[in-house]
Amino acid sequence: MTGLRMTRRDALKTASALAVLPSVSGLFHSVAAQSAPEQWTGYTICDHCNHMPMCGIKFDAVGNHVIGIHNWNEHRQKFLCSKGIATLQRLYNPNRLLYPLKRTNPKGSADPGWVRCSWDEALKTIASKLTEVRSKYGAESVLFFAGDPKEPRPPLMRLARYFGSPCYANESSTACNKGTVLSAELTVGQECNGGPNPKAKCIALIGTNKAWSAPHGFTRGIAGARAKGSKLLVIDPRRTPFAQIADLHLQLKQGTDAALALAMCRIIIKEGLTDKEFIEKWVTGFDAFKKACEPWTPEKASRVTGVPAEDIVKAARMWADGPSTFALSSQSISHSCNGVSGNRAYYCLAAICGFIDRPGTIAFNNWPLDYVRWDDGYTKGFYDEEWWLKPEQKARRFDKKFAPVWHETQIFMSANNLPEVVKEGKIHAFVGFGFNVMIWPSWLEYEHAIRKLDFSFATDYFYRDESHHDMDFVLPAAMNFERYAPFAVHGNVVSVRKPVQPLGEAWEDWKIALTIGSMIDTPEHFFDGDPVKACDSILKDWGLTYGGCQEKLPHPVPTKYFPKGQFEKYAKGLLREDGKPGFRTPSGKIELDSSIIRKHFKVGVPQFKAPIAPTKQYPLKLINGTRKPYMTHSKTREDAPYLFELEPWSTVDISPEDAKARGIKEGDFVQITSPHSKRVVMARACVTILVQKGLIGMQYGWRGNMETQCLIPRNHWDPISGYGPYNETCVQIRKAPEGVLPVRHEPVL
Ligand SMILES: Nc1nc2c(c(=O)[nH]1)N[C@H]1C(S)=C(S)[C@@H](COP(=O)(O)OP(=O)(O)OC[C@H]3O[C@@H](n4cnc5c(=O)[nH]c(N)nc54)[C@H](O)[C@@H]3O)O[C@H]1N2
Ligand SMILES: Nc1nc2c(c(=O)[nH]1)N[C@H]1C(S)=C(S)[C@@H](COP(=O)(O)OP(=O)(O)OC[C@H]3O[C@@H](n4cnc5c(=O)[nH]c(N)nc54)[C@H](O)[C@@H]3O)O[C@H]1N2
Ligand SMILES: [Mo]
Repeated sequence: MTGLRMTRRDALKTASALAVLPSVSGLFHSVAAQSAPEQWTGYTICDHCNHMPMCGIKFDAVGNHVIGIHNWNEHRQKFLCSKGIATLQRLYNPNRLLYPLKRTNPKGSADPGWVRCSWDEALKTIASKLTEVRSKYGAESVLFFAGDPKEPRPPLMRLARYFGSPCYANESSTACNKGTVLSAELTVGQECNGGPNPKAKCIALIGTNKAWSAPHGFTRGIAGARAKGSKLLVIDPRRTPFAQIADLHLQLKQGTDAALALAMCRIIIKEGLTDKEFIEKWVTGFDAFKKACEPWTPEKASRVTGVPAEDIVKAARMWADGPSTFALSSQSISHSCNGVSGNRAYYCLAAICGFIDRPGTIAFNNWPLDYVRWDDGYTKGFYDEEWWLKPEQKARRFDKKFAPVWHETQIFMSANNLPEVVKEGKIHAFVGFGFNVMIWPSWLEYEHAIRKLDFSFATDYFYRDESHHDMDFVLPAAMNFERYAPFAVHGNVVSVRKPVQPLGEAWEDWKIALTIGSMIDTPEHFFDGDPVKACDSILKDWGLTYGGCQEKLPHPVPTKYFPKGQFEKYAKGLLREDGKPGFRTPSGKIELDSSIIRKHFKVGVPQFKAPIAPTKQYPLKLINGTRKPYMTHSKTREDAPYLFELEPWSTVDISPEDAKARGIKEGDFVQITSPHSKRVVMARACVTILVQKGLIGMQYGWRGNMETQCLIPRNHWDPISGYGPYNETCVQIRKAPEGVLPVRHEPVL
């Protein structure tokens, strides 16, 4: 698909599809035709999945009205998927939040009594309430939180910094890819991963289904690498699209990665396939690691993982005959109670073969030392890294007891114990930019915690009852077509936007955060509230300006800030801040036996811990979170009816055997229960060999009685990352009685 045009008929269709939703009458935009004579071309960046790929969108506008969208062909990520195309419907969704909302009834009321208020009133109240809470309980009693949206994060982190609160958390510190990044940091010193690489003899896809979660570039890349002779190894409990074309698919049981990887390492060590010179020079803890592998014979690993022993041997040899690389899951292995150990075992697999930062292996980014990923703030200077790392700031955070390794190593706080710390009186206010409370397992406990706070507000595109019900204010965020910040970075090129004006009174998140910052601190720290000035403060060190880049549109602009790519950076002193050769670990070497984990948990080598076992009453393992190509988390349902049409109900993947045993047929409505909740979750059965017997797969993010997080317990956290066991729950499933249908929305109270 190359583009989408929205006609008046489509808009009316959208409006009628949305009529069933609860709405706050009079507060939302109505689809009114705006006429303007001039047609022009605009450029923006897609924000409809998790904000990370930053795909380019070229659009046609008449006056201030976007009328069509296309692939932006000059952009590094030019292909739009179904979600990208649906952004136009989302932009003109009649349920969009377009004005600031203020509550008029006490928290806990069934009806919050939302009324429209002015920006002036909202911002003045927010600034005064936040400073009041700060003077009463200290700045750290305000938790700043960004959900999945990455784009608002740099100024939000700056806001927390100058407000004086080290309590800044986000989706990455809750559940997403920082669990894998942490595993890499503890082992090889910093983020390190791979992907489709034609120089690799073997490409392993481990716990990731990128054919659906990163459709265009990745899939093309795999096809290209295979055409050049790379072998494909897939390690996944499900028979994903890539597993179907793989040279070898290890269909392990959920949560058994540590056993599988340790067994592969044992074979490689026994068969003398390691890179001895590399280990000698760059690796520490090899003897302890070898001992940890020793019990993991292929037969024992086979009993634990369910993978045939001969396949484990075959995979180990295929991997060792490198150079080999892997695309290690951003989050799925982290969603078990032994996640970091599982991830680390794969990093050890790469390390003992020397498959690190060489052509055809997993590699470190080629970034200047002061660059951090753009969603973490672009540069250490922009969010003032020194301040966050000070022991006195770390000491004010409340995740030390809950996740000590995380606390020691990470700048973002873990907020997974929010209900407990609110109960202990440590947090009194909450600031949520793009906040979805259903991110958490058993999220009602978090909702109740937020209800108890002295003050809270959120910014969002839509009013979301489950997340916003007990907030004091909800502020309308401008969408991707309507904002300047942030700019995109791909490799060494920068692309900026040419947007339309926001609808109604929406403001872009950067403007909201920077304006609040200007009110509670010196305006100079916050660029007088101006997102473009804030971007320029970063771009000036890269030899660019926002306006200068706009003049070059549609071409992205190269910057000399990013150095030319190099391999074996560890040997050249390019990784460590002190300029010495080696890795960014405490020892300067790759730590198979992690000194930081050992300090807190006594044992520093990756260990196997048995996943939660099914019982007679709850015999099926639920992988709760598998991505679908046309869904993103809790979004892309009512937000964009075009996507809703593709899948109007939550689905559950179930194997033909398990379905037959329960009399379940394709398309039946079914009920799912877990020992952790009285709630009965509904979905539509999809009978498929995508899942093996004993496993079911579902998405999270549906509302009403299709919401699955209630099935997941708030215990069994991975002690190293503090992440929740989203993939660890055991459930029962049965056919729903005739006439019992799923409900799309339920009141929060
Ligand atoms: N069971 C289970 N739970 C999981 C996972 C799983 O696999 N299984 N995965 C975890 C992972 S990896 C992730 S990333 C999280 C998802 O993280 P969530 O934060 O739950 O993500 P969304 O559902 O996308 O919610 C984002 C909210 O932000 C709003 N929003 C979107 N863009 C913007 C913006 O630019 N500005 C503002 N102000 N608002 C915006 C949206 O309207 C929506 O209300 O869930 C985690 N939880
Ligand atoms: N369309 C779409 N794209 C998205 C998103 C979306 O919601 N929709 N979300 C975005 C975000 S925030 C993220 S984090 C990424 C996630 O991207 P992916 O990681 O590709 O997402 P999943 O579909 O969860 O795929 C994870 C795979 O891990 C497997 N798995 C589960 N448990 C285990 C285990 O214990 N061991 C192993 N080896 N494998 C396991 C599952 O079977 C599944 O096939 O996708 C991003 N892209
Ligand atoms: Mo994620």
